[in-house]
Amino acid sequence: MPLNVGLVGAGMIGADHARRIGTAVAGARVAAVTDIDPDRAAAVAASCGARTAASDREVVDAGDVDAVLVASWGPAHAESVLAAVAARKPVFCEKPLATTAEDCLKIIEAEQASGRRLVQVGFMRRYDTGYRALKRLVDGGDLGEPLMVHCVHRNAEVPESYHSAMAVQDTAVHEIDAVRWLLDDEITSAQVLFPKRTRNRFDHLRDPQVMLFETASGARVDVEVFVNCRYGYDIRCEVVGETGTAELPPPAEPAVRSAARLSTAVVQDWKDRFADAYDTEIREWTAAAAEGTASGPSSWDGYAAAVVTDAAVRSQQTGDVVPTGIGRRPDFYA
Ligand code: NAI
Ligand code: NAD
Ligand code: ISE
Repeated sequence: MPLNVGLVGAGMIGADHARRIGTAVAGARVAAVTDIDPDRAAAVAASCGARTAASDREVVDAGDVDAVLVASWGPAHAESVLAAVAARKPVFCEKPLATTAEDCLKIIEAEQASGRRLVQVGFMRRYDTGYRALKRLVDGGDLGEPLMVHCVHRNAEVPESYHSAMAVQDTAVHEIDAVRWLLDDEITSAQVLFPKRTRNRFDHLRDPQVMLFETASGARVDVEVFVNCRYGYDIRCEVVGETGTAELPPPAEPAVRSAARLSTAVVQDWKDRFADAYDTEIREWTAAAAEGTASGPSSWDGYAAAVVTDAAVRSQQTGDVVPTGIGRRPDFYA
């Protein structure tokens, strides 16, 4: 019997995950799809042979839905995830787990009360082969003690609806999770600085931004977010240790020699850059969900990211170094 997945949110990434479950994941199928926009739900349901449902509640409560995939927009996540946990169904939630740390705590409490892990958060970089190779080097001690991490997150462009806080909440949140995971260390403070603005953006947006983080062990992390860089999707990460450094490998693209130039294409889209990572992430989620549980990035990771993004958004308003106030990780998530 395949695992029957209920999809909540049939936008860009919801549609992509539905396609993935149908084509790249063995032992799972999409059974039901809902979206506040019924036309989107109908289009995605038709593309994967599923039925539509009227609401997230209907998806969660359906007798033929074994596990729930939440890909609606961020502010809607907490309600759908809490409903799935209350129904004791495994749930994959796209980042962010919730848009406030308070809502993340509610999910942590409900999950702990259920007695087992049910929630996986969509921090897909942990499934990327380049990031995994970097983590093996850090864990193996090949670089000595990590002292600094330099990160770059550039998008070619963003729509008008993208605002300054999203540079932290939607974009740098991936680096925030990746660095916590790479260093096995919590982020204790955040600061955001604004360089000169690019003219290639809508008036309301501060772009680019520079974010500075400190970890509990004293490592320093800098993240450049530049979401209208024009030339493509560019993700970089360099770990500097006491005895060596290591950089995330660039995506494998052919080196082209033509017209007196040696060149390589720059990937344009996050969907292509992390395609393999999304496939692995969803395969591992469905495998754990078939056992009635969850693995990978947890509610605690979703909460830890939220306290850091809250601090960074406060710093955007003042320029101050803002403590994150992260507490101790419950043993449940060890
Ligand atoms: P989108 O705007 O294309 O899709 C969101 C969909 O959710 C829309 O179809 C909307 O109608 C629907 N929706 C909103 N509220 C809803 C509700 N209450 N009930 C049901 N449906 C609802 O957005 P996109 O780009 O697909 O992003 C969705 C989520 O995925 C976001 O949380 C985003 O941060 C995350 N994401 C993650 C990526 C990653 O690399 N892991 C990449 C892109 C998005
Ligand atoms: P999107 O706007 O294309 O899609 C969101 C969809 O959710 C829309 O169709 C919307 O109608 C629907 N929706 C909103 N609220 C809903 C609700 N309460 N119930 C049901 N449907 C609802 O957005 P997207 O780009 O697909 O992003 C969706 C989520 O995925 C976001 O949380 C985003 O941060 C995340 N995301 C993650 C990555 C990644 O790299 N991991 C990439 C893109 C998006
Ligand atoms: C988007 O939501 C993602 O998650 C992408 O991975 C990221 O690169 C982009 O900046 C976000 O808007």
